[in-house]
Amino acid sequence: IGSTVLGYPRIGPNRELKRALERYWASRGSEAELRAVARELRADTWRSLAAAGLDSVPGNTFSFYDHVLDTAVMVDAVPRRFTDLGLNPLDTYFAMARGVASTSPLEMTKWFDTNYHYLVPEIGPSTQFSLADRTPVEQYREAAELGVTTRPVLVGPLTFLLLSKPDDDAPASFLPLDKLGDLLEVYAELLRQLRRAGAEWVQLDEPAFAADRSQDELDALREAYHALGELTDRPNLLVAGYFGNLGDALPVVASSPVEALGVDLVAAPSTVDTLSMCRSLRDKTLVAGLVDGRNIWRTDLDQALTTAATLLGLADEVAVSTSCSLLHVPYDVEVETRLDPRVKSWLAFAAQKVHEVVVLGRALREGRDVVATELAEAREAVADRATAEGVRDDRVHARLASLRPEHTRRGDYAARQRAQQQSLRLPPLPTTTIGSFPQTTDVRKARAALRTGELDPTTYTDRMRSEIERVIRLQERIGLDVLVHGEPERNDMVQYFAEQLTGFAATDHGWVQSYGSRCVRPPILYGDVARPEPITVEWARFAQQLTDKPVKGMLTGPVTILAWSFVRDDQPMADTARQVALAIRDETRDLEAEGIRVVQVDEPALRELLPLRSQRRKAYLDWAVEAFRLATSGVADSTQIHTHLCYSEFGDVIDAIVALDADVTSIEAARSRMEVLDDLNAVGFDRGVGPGVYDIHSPRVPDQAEIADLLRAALRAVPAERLWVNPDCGLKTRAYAEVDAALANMVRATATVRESL
Ligand code: THG
Ligand code: ZN
Repeated sequence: IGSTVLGYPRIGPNRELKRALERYWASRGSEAELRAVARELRADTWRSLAAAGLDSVPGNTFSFYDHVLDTAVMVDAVPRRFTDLGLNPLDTYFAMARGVASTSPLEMTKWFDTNYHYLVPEIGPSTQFSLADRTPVEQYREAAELGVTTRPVLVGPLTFLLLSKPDDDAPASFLPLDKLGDLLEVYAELLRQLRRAGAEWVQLDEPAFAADRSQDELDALREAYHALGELTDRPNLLVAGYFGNLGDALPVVASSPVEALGVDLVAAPSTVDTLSMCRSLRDKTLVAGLVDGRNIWRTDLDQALTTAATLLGLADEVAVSTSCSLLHVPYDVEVETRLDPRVKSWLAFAAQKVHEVVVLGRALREGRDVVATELAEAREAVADRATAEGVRDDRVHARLASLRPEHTRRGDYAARQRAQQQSLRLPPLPTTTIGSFPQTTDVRKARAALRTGELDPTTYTDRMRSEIERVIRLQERIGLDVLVHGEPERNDMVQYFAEQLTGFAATDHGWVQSYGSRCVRPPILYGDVARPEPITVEWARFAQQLTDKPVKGMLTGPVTILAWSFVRDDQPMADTARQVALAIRDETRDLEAEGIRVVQVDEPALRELLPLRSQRRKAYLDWAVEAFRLATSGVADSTQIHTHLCYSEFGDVIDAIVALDADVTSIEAARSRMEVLDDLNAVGFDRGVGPGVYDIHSPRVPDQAEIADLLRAALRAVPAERLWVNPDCGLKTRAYAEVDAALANMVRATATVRESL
């Protein structure tokens, strides 16, 4: 295998795929045009990876939407409700991803502890697997025709089933893993076909084993790779586990008849110790994930080589790779012309990481001398970052050192409740929204024009103010109780704050796929964090003076700011979180001083960063909760603190939600029919709660009766004094027509339910 990477970005260096997809969905482009863009992106990727000098180029890393969805379609796990639509294959695929008017899509959820989202396959006893789609074979051939030999990458059969959920018809005892035998037959057929097409290697990704797994699951792993390994007509198999330590799964894979094992030595450096006790690797290739696939710092090549050296005797071959797919980092740092050159010199995006892998591979095989220049450059960059000005701010450290327990505690809840009711005088079942309103083309254009200098700051402010006024009037007309300013000035709820805090750098082109055509540009947190001046206060103040209703100040919490940034790897996350928390704490107090009586601090990523291994969870939740409380406990009893959680199942962090000590928590619930309320009751949660009453991820406008039903369902779990009414999430990705109608129905439904109280 030599030098390789486990996967590569696919959205296009200039988000070509995003544009092509959105054109196709809007019926402004044909399927042929979309496929042509995709083909070109694949060709560019293969050619550039081969030209960069990788010994083994990953294949099948492209996807029109998501690689787990691709796998479901490939094995024919397409639920009836989609085949019944009678659409062509591509539109059936997109219906599974996005839904259509009559049919809801597959559920979307986080890919392990990353900010990438996959679609959850639905598997039942009646799912009949078959090789329904040969994309990996076709793309192997497509690359071969361009002269590039690829190593097709597949979601491993175990990870596929472990990420799936039982379909609605499955009996309670059914587990998707029950279908492993059937699924393996399809994988066997696929491997045969790949071999016949000429593939020498295939990569099977099994990151599910970086999480805690039962003995049954480990047995299934053994069974699967014995079965696949014993096939005679197959390519060599590389089984890759990443995002953490493979634990007990490592010896299972190592002793199975596959040719290579890929491990993540960045997320789990201790894997080296486990490996050295593993005698069964002797005749295998060990693919050492030495270059971080999830963060953007240049690799300490000396250190990576030292690690590699300790592995040399353990396996037949030690190959060099990334820790995981490069899907999670942007394409190329070279195009960032506005980045501080010093910060830039510390960074490696996907293209640079490919180069690092190649350099490491050569150093291992041919000796360090042949790449002495590259090693020296890397050494310099790493040393420069460690001592650079702007990384350490003594005032920040002094402030952290002065923190006392009372900085994370608010007053007694009963007293807070009284003070807040007196200040806010809200009706039962208060209605509100999560914060963002649709981002119109005009708003986006104004932001872009400000950036390029086409629009002067005063005109920009006027435009934003008129948008805010429009949003306030809209909410007043609809009759909402707690208003928001709508966030027209924000590009993204993390990027916006990062741009105004010290210690962060922003990129112009550093896009990373979040789901489907949606991308984010994670800021780069490289130094100590401080807030030079108030960030949101002027917008909130402007909105509040327009209306007598309370306007909610909107902030992003410290955990989410960290989760959606590239964070420093030179200090514990807990320390970085505390720094960000202090900046948010200052902002909450400044909002309060300007007459804002409700402040929402969103933590949608609270669940996302939860460690995959249960043993590490408590330590994480302790610092995460502490950071939130540090951010929110500086205000008076009468100031109502809200938080918002979404994008995850919250069962695993339910105690932490209680510990956040927020006055009101809005939480995604519409699609799960309010189940989260029972979970919250079970742990004695006794604060305000706003279970989302409609799903904003779909263009569908919920009718009044349906919302009223959900509210009545919620009232069975939560008394009226504690229940809030709100959508599931922010409205920024929706259109005004939908939002207007949906919120009006929400307010009307609330009015009817209030009458029956
Ligand atoms: N911000 C960040 N990460 C996130 C979310 C976010 N992860 C989880 C969830 N929200 C993902 N959802 C989205 C929804 C919409 C978009 C991105 C992620 C989106 N992006 C614009 C696009 O792709 O056109 C670009 C936004 C921009 O201009 O910066 O619409 O909210 N960090
Ligand atoms: Zn949300």
